[in-house]
Amino acid sequence: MTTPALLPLSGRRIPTLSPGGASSFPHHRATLRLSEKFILLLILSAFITLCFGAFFFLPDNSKHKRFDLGLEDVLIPHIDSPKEGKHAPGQVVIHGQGGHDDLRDKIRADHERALQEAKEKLRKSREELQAEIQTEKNKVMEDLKKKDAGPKPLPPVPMPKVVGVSDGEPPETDAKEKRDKIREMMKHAWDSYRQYGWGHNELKPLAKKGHSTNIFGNSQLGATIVDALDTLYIMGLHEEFKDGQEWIEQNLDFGVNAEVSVFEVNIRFIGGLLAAYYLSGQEVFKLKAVQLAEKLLPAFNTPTGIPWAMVNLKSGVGRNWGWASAGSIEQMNNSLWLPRLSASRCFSPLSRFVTLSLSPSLPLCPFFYLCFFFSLSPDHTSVGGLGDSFYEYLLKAWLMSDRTDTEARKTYDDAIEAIERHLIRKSNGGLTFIGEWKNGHLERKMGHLACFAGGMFALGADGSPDDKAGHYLQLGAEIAHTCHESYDRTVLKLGPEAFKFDSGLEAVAVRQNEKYYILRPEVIETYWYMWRFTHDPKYRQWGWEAAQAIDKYCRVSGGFSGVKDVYSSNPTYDDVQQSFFLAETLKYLYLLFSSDDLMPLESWVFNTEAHPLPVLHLGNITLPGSEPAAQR
Ligand code: DMJ
Repeated sequence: MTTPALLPLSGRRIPTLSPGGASSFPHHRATLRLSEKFILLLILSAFITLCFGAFFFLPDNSKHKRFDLGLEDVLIPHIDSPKEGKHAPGQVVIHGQGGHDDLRDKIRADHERALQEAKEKLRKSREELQAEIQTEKNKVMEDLKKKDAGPKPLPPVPMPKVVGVSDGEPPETDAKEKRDKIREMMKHAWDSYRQYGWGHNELKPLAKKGHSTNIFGNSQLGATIVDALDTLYIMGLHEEFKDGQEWIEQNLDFGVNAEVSVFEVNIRFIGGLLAAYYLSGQEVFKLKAVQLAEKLLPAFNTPTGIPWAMVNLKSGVGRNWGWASAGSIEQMNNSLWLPRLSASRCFSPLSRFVTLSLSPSLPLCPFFYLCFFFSLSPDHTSVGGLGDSFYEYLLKAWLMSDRTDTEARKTYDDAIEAIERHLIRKSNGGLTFIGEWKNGHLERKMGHLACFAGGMFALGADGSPDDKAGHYLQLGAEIAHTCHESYDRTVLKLGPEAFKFDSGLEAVAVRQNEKYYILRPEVIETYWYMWRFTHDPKYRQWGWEAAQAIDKYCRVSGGFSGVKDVYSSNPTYDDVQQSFFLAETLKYLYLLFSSDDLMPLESWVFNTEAHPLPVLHLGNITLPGSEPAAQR
C-alpha cells in the first residue's frame, strides 16, 4: 500500500492512484475534508462568541468592584468570593476566577515594580537624576523634531466665546473727551499711513513715504496695517478696519524672498492677525496667521531648540544675528502664540528647557547663548531689550492657560524673586529702578523698555506665593513712579530711551544716543495696568500728560514721528512712525480712558505687542465647524 502524499499547503490527503486505474478510495475516512473542518471551526467560534457574550452581557446585578488601578474598574466585573459557600441573592457567580486572580497578581506586581523603581530613583544622586532628566529631554526634543519633519495638517484652532468687546465708554465726561482725543490721534496716524505709506511696513511722516527696517527684510508686508487692526477694531473705527482687512485679503503674501526677524514678525504679525481674528471672527485672519506660522516653523528646527533670530520666508533658511550667534532668550518669547496655531508642534517645552538653564552666576536668563547647549554667557542680564518679554510670557502663559500652567507660574515667581534680589535697587533719591547686570556688576541704568515691568508686577500680583500680592502691586507702583519721573524730568515730558541713577543723577539720560523717544508704549502700558488694578487717578493723569506731549511734539502733518532728544526744546525728528505706536501706545492710552469692561483682564491676555488673545477658559471653547464664527 502506498502512503498518501501530503500537500503541505492545505493538509488535504489525496489518495494515490493505483496503477490499474481502479479507484482506491478507502471505505472509512480517518481524516476530515477541508469543508468539514471549516464548518467545525465556525461552530467552535460561534460557541466562543456566545461564551464571551454571556460574560459581558449577562444582566449584572453585582457591583463592579474597584481594583486598585483604574482601568480594570471599568472592564472587569467584580466577583465576590462566596461567604461560607453562600451567594448573595442576585449575585452573578462566574466560576473559574483563576484568570482574574492572575490579572490582579499582575497588577499588584506591576505596582510593586513601579514602587521599587521610584525608591531606586530616590536613592540616586542629584547628578545622576539630572543626567537622566537631560536624556529624557533630549529624547523629547528628538521626537519633536522628528514629528515636525513632514508636513501634517494643523489642529483646529479653538474659538472661544469672547467677552468684553464692548464700547467701553467711560461714565466720566472728562475721560470720555480724552478718549475721543486719543481716537482722533489714531485716525491721524492711520490716515497718514493710508495716504503715504499704504502697503509699506511703516511710514516716514515727514518724507511722506513708506519706510521699512531690517526686521522685516526687504519686504512690503504692510506691518502697520496688521499691527493696527485690533486697535482700530477696539476703537470702533470699522471702516478703517475693513480697509485693512481688504488689503490683507488681496495683498498679504508671505512667500516673499525676505529675511525677517522671527520674534518681531511673530509678535506683530501673528499676534496682530490672531487678535483681529478673535475680535472680528473673520476667517481670513486665522488663515493668514496659519500661513505665516508655517513659514516661521523652520526657524524652530535648530540644534539647540532656540529658534533662529531670522528666517528667510521663502527658503526657510534661518540664522542668528552676528552679535548673538547662538540666539537670545528673546527668541523664546515665540512660545506664547505659536502653540495656539499648532498644538502638535508645541514649542513651550523648548522654552521651559531654556528657562531651567539659568545663568550660573545669576539665577536669571542671560541674553545670549554663546555656546552650544546652554553653556551660558553670564554677562548681560536685564528685563530690558532682548530679555523683557521672556519673563512677561512666563506669567502670561499661566494666565492664558486659565491659570492651569503652574510650571510657568512657578518659573515666573522664581524669576521675579531673582530680579528683585539682583536687579532692583533704590536710588539715593528713593526711586526704585531695575538695573542691568553686566560683566559681574550691576549697572545703575534703566531702559525705557524695562518700564513695562511695572505693569507685569501688577498683573502677576494676584496669584503670588506667600501672600505677596500687595508687595508686587506696590513694586509695580514704584516702577510706574520712577518711569513717570524719567518723563517728567525732560523738557518735552517724554521719556528717554535709557536713564541713569549714578553720580548724583536720578532718572535722566546722559549719553546723547540715549536721549531719543521713538513713540514707545512701555510707560503708558504700566500706567494702564496700574489703573486697572488700583483706579488711582494719577495714572490717568500721567497717561494724559504723555498723550499731550506726543500730540504736541511728535505730531506732524504726515503722521507722528519719534524725536531725537527729549531734553531739547527744539527737537529734531527721526522721521519714523513705528507700527507699535498704533498697535500699543495708542491702544493702551485708549484703554486707560475707557471703562474696565472693555477688554477685561480676566478674559484677555495682551502679548508683548499689545495684541489681545482670549484666555482659554475651560468650557469657553468652540472648535470651528461646530458653530460658525460669530460676526461681532
Ligand atoms: C514693541 O515692538 C514691543 O513692545 C516689544 O516687546 C518691545 N519693543 C517694542 C515697543 O517699544
